[in-house]
Amino acid sequence: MPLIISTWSFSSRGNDTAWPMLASGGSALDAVEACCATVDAAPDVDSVGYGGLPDASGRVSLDGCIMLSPARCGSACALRHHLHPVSVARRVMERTSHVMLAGIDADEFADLQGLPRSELLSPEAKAAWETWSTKPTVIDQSRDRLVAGLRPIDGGPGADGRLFAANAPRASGSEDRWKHHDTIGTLAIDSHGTLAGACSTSGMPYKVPGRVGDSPIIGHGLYVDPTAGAATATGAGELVMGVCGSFLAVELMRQGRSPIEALVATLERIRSSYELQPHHQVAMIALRPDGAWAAAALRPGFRVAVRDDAGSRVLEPDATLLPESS
Ligand code: SD4
Repeated sequence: MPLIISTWSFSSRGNDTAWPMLASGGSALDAVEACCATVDAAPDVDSVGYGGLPDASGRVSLDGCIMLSPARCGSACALRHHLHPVSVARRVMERTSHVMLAGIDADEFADLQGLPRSELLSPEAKAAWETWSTKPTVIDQSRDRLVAGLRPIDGGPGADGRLFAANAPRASGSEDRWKHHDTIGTLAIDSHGTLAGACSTSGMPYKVPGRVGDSPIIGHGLYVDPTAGAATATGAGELVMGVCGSFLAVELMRQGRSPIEALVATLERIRSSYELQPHHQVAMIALRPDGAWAAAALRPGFRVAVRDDAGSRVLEPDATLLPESS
């Protein structure tokens, strides 16, 4: 029965940290927190935790949340000094009567909880920002009000500021083109049948300072209801937020849809709600209380990392809605 699934291949290492806990009867809550913490700490993952790309001002901010049920959830966003937003979120859930803390006060709350401060900007991320900030065109993010992102139209570093470039060189069938902007969303079920989920991100690279995406918002980047299932999202948060993406997927499972049917219907809702640009991507994973799960994406390139009794693997999603260029 125990299982952990996480967005993107880099999350395999998080799953591998969490698996011994799940395999020895530990809780799904501890497992998802440990999974995210591993990825947060990895400097080579430039979209989560240390190594995450900064906002337009050159400062990193981190967002995250954790959830067991509607009555048991916590969130922390716009952290500038603490590496593990999910651990801050867990303390919000367990030690306050609130759900979400933001900004400088969330950092101070984390201090009071004894969580250590740390540097979030890696030398590589600083260098990437410096390159980006020398290109005057990227400062104007109004061209695409949905996404202020990274991937340049010409394939070079930071030239256009778009998250997914329509004309950039592509390694078809690979995950490669997504490597700068990916959130970890992780869902687990433990040997007692308890579901838990967590989500951790540095958000959109070079975002407008103060911008918060879907990832730390309950019902948007993550939703867990033990009576219906769990879902989490990665990609352009603004697209997920307008349809309450994770909540919608869980509600569809509550109504009897399978995990893949629920995800496809949610992504269809996104497709019909926005004028999608070629660089827009959203991917989601969903887990039902009986352990059935699925992964789906708007566009090719997404991967899901899975760990269960059968071992660790990275898989393509069960469904992809759109060809890359549409
Ligand atoms: C956000 N959803 O801040 C996150 C970013 C992300 O793949 O997942 N990128 O909008």
